[in-house]
Amino acid sequence: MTTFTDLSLRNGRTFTQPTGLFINNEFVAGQGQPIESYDPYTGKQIATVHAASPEDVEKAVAAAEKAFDSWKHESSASRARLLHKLADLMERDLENLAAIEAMDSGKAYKIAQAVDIKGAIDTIRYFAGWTDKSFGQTIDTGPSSLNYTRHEPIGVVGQIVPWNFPLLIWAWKIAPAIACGNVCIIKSAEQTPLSALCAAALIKEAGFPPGVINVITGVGNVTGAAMASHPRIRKIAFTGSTPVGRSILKAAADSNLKRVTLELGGKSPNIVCEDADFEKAVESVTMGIFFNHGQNCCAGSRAYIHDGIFDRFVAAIKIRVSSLAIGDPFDEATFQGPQVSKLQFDRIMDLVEKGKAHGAEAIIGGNRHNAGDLFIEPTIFTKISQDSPLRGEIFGPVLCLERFTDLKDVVRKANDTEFGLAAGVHTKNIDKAIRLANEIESGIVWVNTYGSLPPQMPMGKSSSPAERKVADRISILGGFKQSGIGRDLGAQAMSEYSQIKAVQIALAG
Ligand code: TXE
Repeated sequence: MTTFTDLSLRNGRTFTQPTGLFINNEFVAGQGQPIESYDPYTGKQIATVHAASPEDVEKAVAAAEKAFDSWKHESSASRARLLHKLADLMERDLENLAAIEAMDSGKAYKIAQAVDIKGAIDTIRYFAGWTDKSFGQTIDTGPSSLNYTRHEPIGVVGQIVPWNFPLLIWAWKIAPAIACGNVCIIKSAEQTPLSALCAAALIKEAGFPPGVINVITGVGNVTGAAMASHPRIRKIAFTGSTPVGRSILKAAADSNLKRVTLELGGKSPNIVCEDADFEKAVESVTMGIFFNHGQNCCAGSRAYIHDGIFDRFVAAIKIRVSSLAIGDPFDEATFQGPQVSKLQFDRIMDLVEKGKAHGAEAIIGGNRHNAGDLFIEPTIFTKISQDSPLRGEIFGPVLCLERFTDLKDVVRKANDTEFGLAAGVHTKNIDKAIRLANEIESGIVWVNTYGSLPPQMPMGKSSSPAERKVADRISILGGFKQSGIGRDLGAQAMSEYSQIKAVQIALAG
């Protein structure tokens, strides 16, 4: 099996796609069971990709360890320059990367450009700016000593990313790790391995030394599990499901007590008060759940609407949702494409059917969509019973809509979950907004918006207002309760990828 293949992209370009494992700056064959990558819209195979066996993971670790010996002494200016160069090359290849992403995942091509790839580029540039700004402190304990702290890299870092924002989350992981001086082994999801391999070719072109960033593919319970239990990987950063997050934590404990950061699931509440800007709130609730076909860890999948405006809100959101353009990801107008895979489609439809059987009422949608095999109608349910399967994470275009009467009532409802990733609050009353933001148990609360996340705070912005409209919908980050441990992006990410050393020097005299 070769390690490159020529592809005809659906944007009309041709492209040489790497398909090997990227270890030591070379694309090499893997010993794992090869992975077939499919376009969920056409149903056609795009490429066959090498997968890493545990032995290949070992090779990647050895390459990274060797690279770390000199990389840890690389200047911060040099790390910044390389990250900027990588971002430049991604900008040059933006259309190829976006087309690969849209074909591999089913997301709309224009959204892949404006959100995923531009967001990835912005993230890499943002962290390039951090390389020389993460430093220690001096701590005064009196005249007899000089005490200071240093921020040092952790070493070999393993990173496991999902399929919903393949290259964007890839950038969220590698950029802060590299900015801090670590070396990485990053595994993409088996459903969407292609864009990360394209970016790997750019890592070499940018001039990163061999072994500093290794990009591998492979199935979770083989390649991912080998990473989680590897005795010389010093940290794992994971984005994915809660059960797998739990297994990674266990593997870390049972192997070498590696550090673990986890970005897991959510069932995020989006609250619309009676005094909210009505039109904006309708838009925000719609985009909060239906962006990226509901495949979004921060999806606002529970909307709580004040009793006084509930009926009007239902009427308005039905009109807005019926206007969403659903179809071929490469059509200019498309907002929603197919779900990423048959497995995810089946999981979602199973929950939809079970939800109906438990008495939920679909005010719109509730069925598969006739645009193709893996399409689901944007769906809004009301009358969701306490024991309904719809109360768990669905990870599809399905919104649960409920009424509330007062703030106490809505805070109780919003917090009645083991998740705590994100939340939205819509009100013109500043006291109410702050009170709700304080009371809700989640890693982020958006007020009068939903899903915006620039890398500074955690998110990704693009330049023109039209693009920003789309880019501002991105969601992410870390959670309270079982939504995760640690944070991606922002200054916090620099802390997650460095360790602090305290130095004390006794002073004579
Ligand atoms: O996730 P998995 P799946 C949620 C969402 C979705 C559900 C299942 O609810 O419906 O998870 O999706 C790797 N050791 N999210 O099955 O299995 C895997 O190869 C180490 C939320 O795709 O968690 C992939 O790279 N790694 C989420 C990554 O984990 C393992 C995004 C995610 O796969 C592994 C995706 C193992 N034992 C799904 N098993 C979010 N937070 O955004 C799998 N993997």
